[in-house]
Amino acid sequence: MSKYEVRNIAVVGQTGTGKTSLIERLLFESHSSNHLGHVEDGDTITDFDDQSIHYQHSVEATPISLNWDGHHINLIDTPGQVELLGRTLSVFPAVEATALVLDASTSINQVSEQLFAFAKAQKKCQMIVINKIDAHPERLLPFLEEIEQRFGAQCLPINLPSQKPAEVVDCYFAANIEQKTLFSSVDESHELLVDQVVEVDESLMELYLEQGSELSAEQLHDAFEEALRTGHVIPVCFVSSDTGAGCELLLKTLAEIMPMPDEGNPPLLEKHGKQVAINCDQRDHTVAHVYKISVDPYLGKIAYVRVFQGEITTGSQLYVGESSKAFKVGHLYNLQGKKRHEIASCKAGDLCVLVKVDELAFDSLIHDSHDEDGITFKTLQFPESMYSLALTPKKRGDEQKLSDVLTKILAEDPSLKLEHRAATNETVLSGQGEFHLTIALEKMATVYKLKVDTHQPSVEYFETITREAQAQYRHKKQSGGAGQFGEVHLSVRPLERGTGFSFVNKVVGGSIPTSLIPAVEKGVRQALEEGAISGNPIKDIEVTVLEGKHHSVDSKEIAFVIAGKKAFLEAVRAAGPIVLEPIVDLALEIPMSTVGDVTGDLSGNRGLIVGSEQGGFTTTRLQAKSPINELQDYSRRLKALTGGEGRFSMTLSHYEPAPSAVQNEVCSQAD
Ligand SMILES: Nc1nc2c(ncn2[C@@H]2O[C@H](COP(=O)(O)OP(=O)(O)OP(=O)(O)O)[C@@H](O)[C@H]2O)c(=O)[nH]1
Ligand SMILES: [Mg+2]
Repeated sequence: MSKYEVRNIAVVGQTGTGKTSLIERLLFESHSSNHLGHVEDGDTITDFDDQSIHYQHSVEATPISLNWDGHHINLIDTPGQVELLGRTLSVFPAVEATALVLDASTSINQVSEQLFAFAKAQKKCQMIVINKIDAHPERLLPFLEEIEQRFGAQCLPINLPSQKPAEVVDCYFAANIEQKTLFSSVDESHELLVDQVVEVDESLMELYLEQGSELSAEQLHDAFEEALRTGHVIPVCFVSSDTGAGCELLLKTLAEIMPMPDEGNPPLLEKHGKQVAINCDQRDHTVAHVYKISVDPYLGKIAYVRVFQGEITTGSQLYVGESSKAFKVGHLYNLQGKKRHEIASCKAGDLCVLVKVDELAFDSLIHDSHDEDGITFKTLQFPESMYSLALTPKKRGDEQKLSDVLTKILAEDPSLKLEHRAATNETVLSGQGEFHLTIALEKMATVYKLKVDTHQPSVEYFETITREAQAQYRHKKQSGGAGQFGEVHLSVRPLERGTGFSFVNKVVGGSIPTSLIPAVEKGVRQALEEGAISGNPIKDIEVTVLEGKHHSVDSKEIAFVIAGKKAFLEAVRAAGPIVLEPIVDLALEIPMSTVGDVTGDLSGNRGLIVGSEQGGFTTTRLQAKSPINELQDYSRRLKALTGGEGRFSMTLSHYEPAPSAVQNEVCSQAD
């Protein structure tokens, strides 16, 4: 198959707009499947995994392909649930184009807006599909107007709903001006679209004006591609996945309007920060990218791959990243939901999967020549985590298993984050919300047979001092054989917030031998980690070693480690120690109607609103500062305050002295 016949399109949009149902219908209409499944019946091709069936929402991004009129169209069904947005964004590198599916019977929410903005930022060619036209035909015109207001006047219908129920009228390919549409007209829509397209090509524009008549679809082809690449035109299609109306025209649009692999904007591949030119040619070196990993209990690791250049065939010897060790391709597959078809090769521009290759991870770059060493995909920015849980295995002794299973879970979902917080000795899993973590934990229990207990992670506090102080400590031990002797005098002083730690040696005349100063620092650093009053690390402090005493025989390293540590702890306790609590910058996007409730709730919990502005069409963006201590369950709280529509992200801003109630609580926990 030539590269020109391939299309790669991510089907995206807020939850419930009918992406899965639409793909099911397109597979059926194109005779790529002979059964029309339904989400409610749990028998669709793309929602085939247990969790998607159970929740009746796609929880995985799933590629399928269909053949239509000689074209090989790869579509990726994606989750529309707000908490699973990371799983959707992570497949963007695999496609040239996105189809944003909207539902005229519900309002457009932030997820669709975010997906639109993300596709634009990633330079994807975009189209919009208005689904469910069977449901509320009277809403279609105002909905189209809303789309133009929100996403721009370049969103132009390429077809229109007919006056006959369950039919859609072509306004572009073979436009018949006699046909009656529900609003506007074939003529007007055709003209608006062509006017917009020719704007990107001066000579075509001249021809259009001179000719004063129709330009054929062939004449418009190149300009259309350019207009898609630059976002100058975004075609809008009307369909009903329920009745099948408009599906044939949608297939035609996917095949004839949406870009071929080398017509989209070039992939964001870079080497040492510079964009790498890619030749979508199967005769060139192979360059491919892993856009998703899943772990199948039977097949093992499955790597979903987009080939950008060259070709992958069974038996290919390929490298991953900078590795010098090649792996050999055993089997290559094309997946169709849970069915897989073995293929012999996957050429530039196409998608495939590789199985049982341990070296592959999400975002791996695969190539067949060391000329391509060092190429990486421009890193995707996933949404900030909003919800975290500390995990412990239910069964004692399963700690290693927990770590192994989490590694697999994270490999499958790069929008989850895992960290071990040394200060609190907690394993913390973070994601986009409660549902995001619930499905991860469920998978751990069902697929990997590992049950865990969860709790809210502890807040990471620090200690610091408020004034200068001095202390000294003599460590002396003379029991039995060789003794230990070391004496350290030191001072501490507060440093500016965020400076960390500084160690100064002012010992003169060898009262502590230079070779033993590192031992003093080691002791100080131990105490720094353990804290003096609350069991939390100490920071923003300078320690100056002033002088000391040593003994020519008994002054070993251990003696100065102990003396350094004890002297430091005494000095800190004399220097007005306090507990610092983390303050975060909160960025919220919430429905305008909920601003009062959300700001009231934040202010009532020690939060401070620092800014607000219009967000999307119906949303407000707020900036606030708040102690993290007050946001332990914020994901749930915001959900309740905004009917599930509010989004937030938080980043650490700075540390501030905790109020005395918090100080006392934190110190008493350490006792
Ligand atoms: N009336 C009508 N209902 C539809 C149509 N397409 C889908 N639906 C219904 O809309 C609901 C959601 O459909 P899905 O296909 O699961 O939506 P989705 O966009 O994949 O949702 P997520 O996977 O959660 O992102 C289901 O109940 C479908 O039966 C349509 O054209 N008309
Ligand atoms: Mg779905």
